[in-house]
Amino acid sequence: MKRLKKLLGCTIVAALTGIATTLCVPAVFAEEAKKAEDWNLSHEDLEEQALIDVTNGDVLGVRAKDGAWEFHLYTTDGYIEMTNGELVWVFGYTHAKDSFENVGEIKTKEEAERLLEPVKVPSDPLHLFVGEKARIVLHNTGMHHAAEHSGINHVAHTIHFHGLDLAPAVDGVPSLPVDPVLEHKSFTYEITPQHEGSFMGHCHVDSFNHILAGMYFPIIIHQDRTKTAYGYKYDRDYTLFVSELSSTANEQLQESGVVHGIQDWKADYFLINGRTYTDNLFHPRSVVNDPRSRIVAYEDETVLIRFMAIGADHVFAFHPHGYHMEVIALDGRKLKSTYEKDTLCIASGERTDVLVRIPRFASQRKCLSCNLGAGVTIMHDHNLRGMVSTGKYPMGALTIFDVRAKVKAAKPDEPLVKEGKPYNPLEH
Ligand SMILES: [Cu+2]
Repeated sequence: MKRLKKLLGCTIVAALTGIATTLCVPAVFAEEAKKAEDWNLSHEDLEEQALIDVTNGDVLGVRAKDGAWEFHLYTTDGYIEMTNGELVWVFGYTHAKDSFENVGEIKTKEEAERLLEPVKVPSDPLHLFVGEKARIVLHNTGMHHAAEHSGINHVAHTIHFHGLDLAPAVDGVPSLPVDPVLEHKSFTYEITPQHEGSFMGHCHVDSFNHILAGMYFPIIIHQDRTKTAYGYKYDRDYTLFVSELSSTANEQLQESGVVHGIQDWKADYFLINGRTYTDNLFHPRSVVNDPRSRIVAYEDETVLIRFMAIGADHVFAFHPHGYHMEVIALDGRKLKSTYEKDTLCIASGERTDVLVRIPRFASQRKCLSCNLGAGVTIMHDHNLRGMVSTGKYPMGALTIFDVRAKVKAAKPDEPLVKEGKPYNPLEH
């Protein structure tokens, strides 16, 4: 009976059993309220787990009292390390350590170092949800590593939400109609996403210099808390943000604020998620040792890859060895019919979402061109310019599929262990 009451509710059960509703209400109400409390608790836990699942454990926005997602992005500068040991000065967006919380206005290098994550290129993704309001607060902290008299000091920034079809007031084109965010000022962009999909944010002030210096990041809009994209189910997802970087141009911005001979701007780094591949397979800054960029999957799984690109003129042409990719969406819109590609061109500003179905035998096969080990196949830029950074090949936009057999105890992101020792399939 208790179970039946839970299923049908007090009133109906009372009517069915002939017991006066007024007699049973208070006690059952209390019991139901207690149960509702338990349900709420576990619902919250479930919701939290679902969020972690769909965002891969990325840093989430902060839930404000009104339910809106809040993100505090801080613009700053710093250095990123490349696989050849070069430290390249960049500027971009970052956030508080381990969160998107508000840590107030930041004015000094000391405050930036103490309170903020070091700048990354691209910066961390924003995960948003259809129909759920988001407030993105942009704080301009100024430059902390540029030369004292460089023209890059004190510049303004914005966020342009590329692909989100917003009203100009919140779309980050400077002074059309909202002024850009000056040094030590902030501005709040309030948006409610209407469409799920893959998008990007970038600065729109002095776009050539600010974007190419590092001011960009992925925006991923989820339909709900399930592992689906455009209605397609997937098991694992990766966002590969590919870009060009010129350390020479950045150095000139840092020193003087002007890129000399901008028409001759030339990338010397071709990046996947801010990293290059290099022939030292164990280099910690290599694409293949970045959990966001090394495509780990298990047999029979479906992997969603969100490609996004930004650059001056290079068109990336991604070619996975051993797989075809099913293109399901372009520029954040579901295709009416999908198509398959084994070489996928992607130019600056574009986003292409693909599904890769991992066949049962994939953990056994070796890529004969790279011979890196069972289950490992490469995916590289087939516009081979993108495989050469600072004059070195193969140093550029290359990652790997690292496919493993399904075993009982397999935990997707744990390091592989063989005979009690950590095991890297690339070693074999
Ligand atoms: Cu800017």
